[in-house]
Amino acid sequence: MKLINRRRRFLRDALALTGAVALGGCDRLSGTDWVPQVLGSATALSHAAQGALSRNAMAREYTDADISPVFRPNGSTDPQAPAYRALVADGFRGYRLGIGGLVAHPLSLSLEQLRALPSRTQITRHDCVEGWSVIGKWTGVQLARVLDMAQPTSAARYVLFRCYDRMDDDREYYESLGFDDAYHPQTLLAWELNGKALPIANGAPLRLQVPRQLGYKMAKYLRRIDLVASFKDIEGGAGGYWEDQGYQWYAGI
Ligand SMILES: Nc1nc2c(c(=O)[nH]1)N[C@H]1C(S)=C(S)[C@@H](COP(=O)(O)O)O[C@H]1N2
Ligand SMILES: [Mo]
Repeated sequence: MKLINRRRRFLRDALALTGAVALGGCDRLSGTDWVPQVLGSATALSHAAQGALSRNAMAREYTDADISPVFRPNGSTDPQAPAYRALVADGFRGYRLGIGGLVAHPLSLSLEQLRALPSRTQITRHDCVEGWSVIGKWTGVQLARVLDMAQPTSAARYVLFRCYDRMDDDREYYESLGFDDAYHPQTLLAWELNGKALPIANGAPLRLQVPRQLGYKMAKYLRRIDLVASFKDIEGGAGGYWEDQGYQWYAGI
C-alpha cells in the first residue's frame, strides 16, 4: 500500500475514533450498531480511541534556542562488536542498512542512498525512563518512506530493529514498533544530531527517532530492519531488549 493511502487510512481511523470520543462516556456507546465489532465492548472502544488519538498526535517540536548543550548519551556508547568496529575503521563507508522480512522488495541502503532521500529535521525532546530529558535536533529520512520502498506484505504487523551493540548479558539490543508509530511523520531513521554527523555515543551511523515514545525505543547503531507478523518468537519475545526485562512495549510519553 502506498504511503499516502496508509496516511489516509490512518487519518480516517483517527477521525472515526475522535467522533466516538466526542459522543461522551462509554455507556452512551453501548448498544449502538456502528461500534466496530472487532473492539467487542464500548470500554474497549474508548481505550482504543484514546490510544489512537495520542498515537496520531505530533510530539512537540522546539526551537534552536531550546537545544540542550550536551545530548547526554545513555546505554551503549561505544559498541565493541567486531562488525561495528570494522564499520568505524572504514568511516562507515561500508555500512548498509538491510530491510527485509515480510516485504515485497528487500533493500540494502548505503548512507549515501539514505541521505539522497527527502529528509526531515525536527527539534524534539528525548525522555529517558530513568527520569531525565534532553532536547536535540535530528535529521533523517521518515521511516515511512523507506517502508514504502520496501513494500511490507499484508502479513506484516511490526517493524523490528536490530542493532550492532550487545548489552552486559551479551544480548543484542533490538526494538520494535507497530505500524502506527512506524508510519508516523516524526519517526525517523536519523543520521544527524544538532547539524553534525551522529556521534558514536548517540548511535552512529543511523538510529531510530520516535519522539512520542521513551528513549529506549529509539534504537541506536541500526544493523537491519525486518518486517514481522509477530515478535513472540524473537529474542525474549517482548519486542525489545528492555521489554524483555519487563519494560512496557508501548512506551508512550
Ligand atoms: N542500540 C542501542 N540503542 C539504545 C540503547 C542502547 O543501549 N543500545 N539505549 C536506549 C536508551 S535507554 C536511551 S535513553 C537512548 C539513549 O540515546 P542517547 O545515547 O542518544 O542519549 O538510546 C536507546 N537506544
Ligand atoms: Mo533510556
